[in-house]
Amino acid sequence: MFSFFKRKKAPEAPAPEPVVPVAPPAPVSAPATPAAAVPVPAAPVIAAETSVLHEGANLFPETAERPTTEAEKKTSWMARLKAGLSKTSNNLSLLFVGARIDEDLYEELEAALLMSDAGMDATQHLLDALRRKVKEDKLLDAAAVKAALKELMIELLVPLQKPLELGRHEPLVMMISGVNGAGKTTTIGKLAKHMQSFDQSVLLAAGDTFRAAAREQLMVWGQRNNVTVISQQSGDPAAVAFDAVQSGKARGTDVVMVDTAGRLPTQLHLMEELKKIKRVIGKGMDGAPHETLLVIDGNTGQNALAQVKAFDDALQLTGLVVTKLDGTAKGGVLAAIARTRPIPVYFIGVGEKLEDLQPFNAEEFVEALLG
Ligand SMILES: Nc1nc2c(ncn2[C@@H]2O[C@H](COP(=O)(O)OP(=O)(O)O)[C@@H](O)[C@H]2O)c(=O)[nH]1
Ligand SMILES: [Mg+2]
Repeated sequence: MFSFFKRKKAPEAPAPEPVVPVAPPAPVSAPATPAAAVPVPAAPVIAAETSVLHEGANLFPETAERPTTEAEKKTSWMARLKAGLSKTSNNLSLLFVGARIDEDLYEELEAALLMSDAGMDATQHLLDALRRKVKEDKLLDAAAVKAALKELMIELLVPLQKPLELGRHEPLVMMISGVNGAGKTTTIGKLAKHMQSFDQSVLLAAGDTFRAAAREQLMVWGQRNNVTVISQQSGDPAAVAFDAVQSGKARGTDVVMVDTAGRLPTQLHLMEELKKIKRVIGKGMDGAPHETLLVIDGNTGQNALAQVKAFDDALQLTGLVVTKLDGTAKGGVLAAIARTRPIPVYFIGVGEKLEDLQPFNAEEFVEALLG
């Protein structure tokens, strides 16, 4: 079956009917504080986030046609993944066409891997391993060398592959972080819809309290999609997150996702704020957040590594989401992540449609890159 999430194994007999939660109607929660009493503070640094960008724009663009069968879904995902990664794969794949196995090929490959933002370390690792394999297996033609590279890349990326397991906690609390515009909010929206299709009830915390527009958009989206959105005008993201966790517990919600405002790792006070949000979520529920995700824009290239390190140091990340791989020639960044900070990549995004966000699968990814 085409598995999007991993479900926690049902207990041995007698298996109770899984509770299929029904999201409450008109689920937008009332603000905890009256608007007039506590004004939304101006955000000196984060104000740079393009609040006008979303004005009237569709936060969560939808696809018109949906594939129906599991097989169709799989095929269409591979096609979209290939198309999405084509900018990266063109540079890598073409150099094998009619090539001779000589120093030139290795040099071109090195340049192509570096261009794809695989980074020095992963590039050297792959090249060394490839040279060894070519020698040991006495590979003579370009197709065989390409196949060997595929195998090595899969080996390198497999440790990043891990399904997000649902149903471990009630609610499963997820905190989502990242720089401005990485795709946090759209990812949350897509995940919410995917989770709903897995019979999960979802509650969102509008933790991007810096931009009133961000909160409004999320609330409107929540109403339209029958997803509860917890929001306050207090401007304190930790308080919103705490409320959301409490509310999730009270309602018996399956998943609570906490959105946060974008920030750069160099904005230390904002990184401290993230830590505080995480701590306060833990006060709302023991052991929460159960997932602490970083969303990275695949276009970022090598700077993505700096983001992974900094957010991981601050928050002890449990997973990554890499978005916008469709617009980039830098898909090699996953190899760099695998070598330097192998945090599971739960999902990758190759476009703006709901179906363009899918679980990361090393074999599929490499097939799309070098197929
Ligand atoms: N092409 C493309 N665009 C994406 C992808 N994921 C998100 N986006 C777009 O990136 C922009 C910023 O996303 P948003 O969720 O607001 O970022 P946030 O600031 O991190 O919350 C939006 O226009 C999204 O539609 C993706 O995988 N591919
Ligand atoms: Mg956002």
